[in-house]
Amino acid sequence: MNNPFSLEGKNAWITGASYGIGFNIAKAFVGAGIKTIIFNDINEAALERGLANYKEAGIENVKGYVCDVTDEVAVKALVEKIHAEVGQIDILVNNAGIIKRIPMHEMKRQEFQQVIDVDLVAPYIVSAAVIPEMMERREGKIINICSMMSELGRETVSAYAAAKGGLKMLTRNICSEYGEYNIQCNGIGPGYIATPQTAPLRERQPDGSRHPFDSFICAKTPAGRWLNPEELGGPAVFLASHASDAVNGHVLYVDGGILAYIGKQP
Ligand code: NAP
Ligand code: GCO
Repeated sequence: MNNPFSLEGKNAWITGASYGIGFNIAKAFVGAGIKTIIFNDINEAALERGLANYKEAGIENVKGYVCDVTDEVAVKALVEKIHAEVGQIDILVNNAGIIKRIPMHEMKRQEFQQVIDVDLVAPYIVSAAVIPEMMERREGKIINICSMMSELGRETVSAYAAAKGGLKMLTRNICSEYGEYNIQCNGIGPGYIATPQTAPLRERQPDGSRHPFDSFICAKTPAGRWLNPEELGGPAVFLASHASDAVNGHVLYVDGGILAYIGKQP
């Protein structure tokens, strides 16, 4: 009986996976038997740091490339290079992302556009470059890393919420347009995860007290804590494996229950 959660023999490209959520999804894929992890980062120095992280984790079946996911020409060239050097891309995880926490009325258009470019346009660019080969093979898995902000808004994250809300609908549209090619496109909506991206929200105050946002999020999460990036690995393996062949266009919220909870009474 084959294990439907196995990723044996598969190649996975996880964008921006030098560290953080992408890196931990890569570790989970390795645990599920992945053949090759492919990742990219924005410059040589960042790539070297990423490769060092994989080496420290004892992961050797990894290929890293320099590529800015917003650069369509570079992405298309990288896809060709991956096909030549590694082989087919069975699983694509659109993980690379940025956030800028600025009140909307104070945000510069260029700042808004930069978030949209990385968090929404880039998943389109990368998916459009990868899908033709998946169509030929009539098989593929695409996982878009969405967010609580695919469903909810909050102060200072207008561009990010617009991008992640759009990414939820891009996920549904890729499902709709390519399901007939046996390509499943789903999203993962992480809750509040302790990574460098959220570090500013967890910093101790000058007086040593907890950051107000740290306390706020713990009150909004039923488990009363920030989630760990490792906790996204299992859901990602599920959506990358044949165990989810009948799941398409879905955003799996890995949020510890935030979306279900009104929040702890002060
Ligand atoms: P992170 O720690 O900031 O890591 C983001 C990664 O994306 C970094 O490796 C970064 O590389 C890379 N990246 C950014 N822009 C890029 C570009 N233009 N081209 C290539 N790589 C690029 O973020 P994270 O917390 O792991 O988040 C990963 C994903 O999960 C993001 O899409 C984020 O929006 C989403 N998410 C995070 C949380 C959370 O609570 N942490 C919750 C929900 C969703 P550099 O370091 O070189 O810039
Ligand atoms: C923020 C956080 C969130 C998380 C994540 C929540 O400033 O509110 O950065 O946006 O990154 O997206 O799911």
